[in-house]
Amino acid sequence: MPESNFVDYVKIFCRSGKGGRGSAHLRHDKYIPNGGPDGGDGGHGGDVILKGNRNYWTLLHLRYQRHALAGNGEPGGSNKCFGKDGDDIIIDVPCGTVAYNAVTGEYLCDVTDDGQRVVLLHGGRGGLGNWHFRTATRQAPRFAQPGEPAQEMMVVLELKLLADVGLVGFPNAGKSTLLSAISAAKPKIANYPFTTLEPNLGIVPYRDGKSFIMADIPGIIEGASEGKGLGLRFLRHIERNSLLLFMVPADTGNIARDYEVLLGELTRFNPEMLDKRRVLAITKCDLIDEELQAMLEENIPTDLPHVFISGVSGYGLPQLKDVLWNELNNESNRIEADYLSEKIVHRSKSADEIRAEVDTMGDDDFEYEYEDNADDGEIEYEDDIETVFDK
Ligand SMILES: Nc1nc2c(ncn2[C@@H]2O[C@H](COP(=O)(O)OP(=O)(O)OP(=O)(O)O)[C@@H](O)[C@H]2O)c(=O)[nH]1
Ligand SMILES: [Mg+2]
Repeated sequence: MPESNFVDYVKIFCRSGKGGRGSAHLRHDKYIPNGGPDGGDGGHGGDVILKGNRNYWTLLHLRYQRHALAGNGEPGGSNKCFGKDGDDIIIDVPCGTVAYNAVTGEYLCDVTDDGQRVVLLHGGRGGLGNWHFRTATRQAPRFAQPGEPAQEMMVVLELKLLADVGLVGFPNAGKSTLLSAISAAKPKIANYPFTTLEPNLGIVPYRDGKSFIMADIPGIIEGASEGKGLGLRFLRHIERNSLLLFMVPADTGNIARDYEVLLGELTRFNPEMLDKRRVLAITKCDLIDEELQAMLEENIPTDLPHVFISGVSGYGLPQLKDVLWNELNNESNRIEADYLSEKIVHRSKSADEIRAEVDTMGDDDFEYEYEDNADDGEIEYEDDIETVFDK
């Protein structure tokens, strides 16, 4: 993939903080020789937290910052002092980010709302100090609990954009032209396939100050599910949309067949894509006359609403917006859309799948620090412990 600012896939190394150990201190002050245990508890290790932030649109800021390391809890002290808790690390991500375990492919969480916080890895609990272990028969416990170890994980963050309408079509179908015609977005438009290499979002104004969001993604071609063209990688950006707008140019030989091919590729990507509402737009209608349009009309799939449009002349665009708005807000669809958005299931990936994915993203070339925290499990005594209670 060429370097670009649209980063929708990163792999980062996360580690929570380990818990601080409890103190095994025994008190001995002037005139209080056998003061007894007074070791405090260790601090809690910091958590690794994902937080939705609507000011971010991509994962670019994480591309060069690949380690998310939370602070360790500090050990407890004498005089029942608690250790300081480790600092949490908060990873800001754009709304719509999904996290997977990069080794097993297991689905971890989905961050969709601004300000939503998900704890990815919990910090270790701090150990209890010896103060907790005093009993009538064991008045000088020379041990304390160690802190819990840290957790670490390689995490893949994937962005699945949040939009209302997703555009689906072959390259050169006029997707970007439509987006530029009905929104303020300025995607690149040219007369060659794969002009669009990364998704564009546009806000489409509708009547009375209402609006909806449209996502233009790179074109897909027959065989995309086998990796042809840009593959199906970008389809995940329309996975969440409740409405798909299929776009087929009027000058193609067979509109129904093109639609079937597009639908087939979507199904191979994720069968649940078929549950979404669909609208068909026949584009570039400025190239055909009314007679031809009437002829084409006979051969159009009947299972979904269709509109004849032209992004260049503006023909049919108000009608298209009406149809899209109705489909988005129609009472029965609304319920269905809510149900769908709740139902969106992010399936875990298999270990092979995620490995292949990480390899193709060419994103695996960073070293990560590894710090063994096993040694912290041993019980440690305070230095001055021998001098006390030595009868
Ligand atoms: N005559 C006419 N030409 C159009 C219309 N819409 C798009 N085109 C032309 O078709 C070509 C491709 O348009 P794009 O909008 O870049 O197509 P796209 O679907 O975004 O293509 P990719 O980004 O490559 O997938 C451009 O040369 C446009 O000028 C239309 O309504 N009428
Ligand atoms: Mg385009």
